[in-house]
Amino acid sequence: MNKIVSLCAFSTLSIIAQANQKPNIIMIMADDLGYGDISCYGSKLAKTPNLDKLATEGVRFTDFHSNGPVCSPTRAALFTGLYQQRTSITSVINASINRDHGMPTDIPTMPQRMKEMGYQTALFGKWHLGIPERFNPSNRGFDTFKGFLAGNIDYHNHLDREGNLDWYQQTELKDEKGYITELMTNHAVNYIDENKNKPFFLAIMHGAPHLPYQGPNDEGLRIANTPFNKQPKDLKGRNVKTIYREMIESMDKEIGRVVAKLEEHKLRENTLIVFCADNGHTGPGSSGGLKGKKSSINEGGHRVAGIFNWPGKLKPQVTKETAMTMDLMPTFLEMAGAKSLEKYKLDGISLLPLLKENKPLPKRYTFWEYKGRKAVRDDNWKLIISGKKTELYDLERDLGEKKNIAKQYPEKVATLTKAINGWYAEVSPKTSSKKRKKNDKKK
Ligand SMILES: [Ca+2]
Repeated sequence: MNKIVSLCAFSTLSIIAQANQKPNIIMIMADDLGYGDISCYGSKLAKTPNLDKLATEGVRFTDFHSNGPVCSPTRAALFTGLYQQRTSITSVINASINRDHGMPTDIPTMPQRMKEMGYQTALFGKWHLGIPERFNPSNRGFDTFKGFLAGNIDYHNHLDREGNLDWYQQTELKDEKGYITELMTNHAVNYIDENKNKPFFLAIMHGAPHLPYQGPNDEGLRIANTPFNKQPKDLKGRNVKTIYREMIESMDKEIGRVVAKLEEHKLRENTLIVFCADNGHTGPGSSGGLKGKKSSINEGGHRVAGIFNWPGKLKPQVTKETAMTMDLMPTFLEMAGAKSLEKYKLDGISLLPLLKENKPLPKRYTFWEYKGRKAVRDDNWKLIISGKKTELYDLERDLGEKKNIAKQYPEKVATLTKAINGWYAEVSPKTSSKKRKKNDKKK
């Protein structure tokens, strides 16, 4: 009898402990996934039932944006909650050209802040914020890291574009066998098994569907110690579109494994899952009818999928609110129990009131900048400045950015031009690095 009573007491305690435990956060990012590349966003090519289910049973954004139109800038914004211009990561870190570059180590990262809030942190998959050891994820706030540091690797033999092995376990170059989409998921589900009793922040950073285009059943493509221009470009005899579909469907299947693992441990109701992409499509991908693709500051370059799922906590809805990658850090910090976000001095805002209570986000401008082209959003209005050319679009009526109406609305153009210039003067890498040096001296 005593044994039964103590067993009951134990299981009640464990339920109470779980209810009181801070929510887990799983951040899943796809790489170069177009706005129209998964079925809940209209893809006719790939079937993505697991993502569709997360979207239908959660909050699906139709106006979610990557901070940058290419990889590294968006990741810098994700992990700092800042406009990436402040971190000096305004273009991609390239495995052959600027290998020594990385995100400045004096800027606090999201995982560092999550650790302060009592979380354990892990990243599996792509980093792309610096190759030298001081920039390694395990030196930038992640307790656990297994994955790759450069922009892309061969999915099977794990060579970067220069033919160097790029698969790390913490700071050690140590290869493992496997198709990376599956391999990083193996690590993620094992991580959940091992860490289910303490709150965790888990980043699953897919390589898919970034090139090289390789499906789960293909073979390695890249050749060791061979420069990018001499690497084979594709798998002979296979249709690239078919491979692209396989890559997305493999990612979806692997996301399903993560969800199943959470269900197995009864963690679904205490776990937020977020899915988004780091920029628009390339190659055989689809923008879903938007203008432009990766590297463009037209919508196709940065409007991406944004799915938030937290059963019992988030009411299923499709939202038209405008949000960006840099909003995730304040959202997660608030979830983790941060009383005030002001002290962190972030550019992003918490999406939690919108997600949990359907409260509209505060009115704000949102900005993009890449290689001298700048854009600003103000509700339905979007202004783009590129050299001497100014474009104004009403996205409510013209999501495809086809009709430049700048001449018809000179006052709007003047207001938004002033906003862009003011913003850039504040965040530009030059201003920001000066400010950081000044702060260093004060310390
Ligand atoms: Ca990318």
